Amino acid sequence: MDEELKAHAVKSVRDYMSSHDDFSIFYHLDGDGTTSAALLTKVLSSLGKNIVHYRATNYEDFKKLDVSEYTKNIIICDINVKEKELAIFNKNNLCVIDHHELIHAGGFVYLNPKMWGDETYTPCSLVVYRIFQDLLKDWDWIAAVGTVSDSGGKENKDFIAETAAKNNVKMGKDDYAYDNDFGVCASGIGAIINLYNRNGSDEALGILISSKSLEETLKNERLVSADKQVQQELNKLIEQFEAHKEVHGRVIFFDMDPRKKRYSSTLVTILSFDEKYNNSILIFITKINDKLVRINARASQVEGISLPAAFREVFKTIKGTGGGHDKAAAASIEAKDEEAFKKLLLNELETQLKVGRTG
Ligand SMILES: [Mn+2]
Repeated sequence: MDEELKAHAVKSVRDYMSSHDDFSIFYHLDGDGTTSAALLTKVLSSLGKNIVHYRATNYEDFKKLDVSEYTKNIIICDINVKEKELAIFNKNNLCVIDHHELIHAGGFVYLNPKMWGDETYTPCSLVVYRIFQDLLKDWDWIAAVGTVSDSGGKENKDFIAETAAKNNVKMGKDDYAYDNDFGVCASGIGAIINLYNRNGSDEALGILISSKSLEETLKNERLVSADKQVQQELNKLIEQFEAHKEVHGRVIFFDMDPRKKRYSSTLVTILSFDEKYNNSILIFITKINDKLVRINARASQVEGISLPAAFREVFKTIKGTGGGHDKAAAASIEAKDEEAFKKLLLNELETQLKVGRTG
C-alpha cells in the first residue's frame, strides 16, 4: 500500500470540502450510497457548508443529466462513473469518492482506496467515514449500516465489532453481520428504496440525517413498514425461484417477473448468502422491455470469480454493458441476445471455476 498516495488523496478531498461553500451531492441510490451521502452531510454541516441539491443516482443517469441545474461544486459518491461520462462535468469542481473500479482521468478530486493499492472490499460509506473520522465520531453507526448493507460486514468485521460495542449493538452469528441492528437498519433502508426507488432513497437519506441515533432510526415507522412489506414480497419471489430456477452445475439462471424487477437485486443478494446457494453463481435475468434485458449477478461466497471480467469476455462477442464488483455485478444486453448471452456467460464462468479450482 502506498501511504503517500493515500495521504495525498485524503488531503485533496478534505481541502476540496473546506475550500468551497455550496455543494450538490450525487449519491448511488442504494444503502451504501445513501449512508455515504448522510455522512457527507454531517461532514459538510460541521464545516458550516451548504448542500443545495441531493440527487439519488443510478448508473445510467449521467447520459440524461443537465448539470447546469446543480451547483458548481459537485460531489459524486458510490457511483461507478465512467471516464467518458465525466465530460459533462467539464465546467464543475468535481470530487468523486468511490470504491468501484478505478477511473483513470484527471482534472478533478478523486479518492478510491484502490488508488493506493488497498484491495480490501471497503464500501463507500466506510471510505467516507475514514476520510473524516475526526468529524464523524457520533456517526460511526451510519458507516456500519452502509458497510453491512453493501455486504462489507465480513471483510470489515473489526470495524463492525468496534462500532457495535460503542453503540450497544449485540453482534449475531452471521459472518456478514446481517443479523444485528446494523443489518436490520440496512434492511429497512433497502426496503424503502425497493418500494419507492429514487424517492425512497431520498426519504431514507432524510431519516438518517434527522435521526440522532441508530435506535431512533430503527424505530422509524416508514422503515419498519417498508421492511415488512418487502419481506412478504421476497418470500413469494423465493418460492418462484425455487420452482423455476434453471440449474447448470454451479451456475443458476432465473427469469425474474418483469413486474417485480425492482426486487431483483435484493433477491439475488439474499439468495447468494443462503446456505443452499452460497456455493452457486446466481444470474437473474429481467426483461425490461422489448429491446432491453437487465442482468443481476452474484457470486457472493464463491472463490475465484470475477463477474465483471466474465461480462467483458462475453461482450467481445455480443453487445452489452456492465460492471460492478467481482462478486456482485450488473449488466444490460439486447433482448434478442439473451440465449447467446446465457451460453457465453455459462462457458466463461465454468472456465473461471475450473481455473479457481486448480490454480
Ligand atoms: Mn452502491
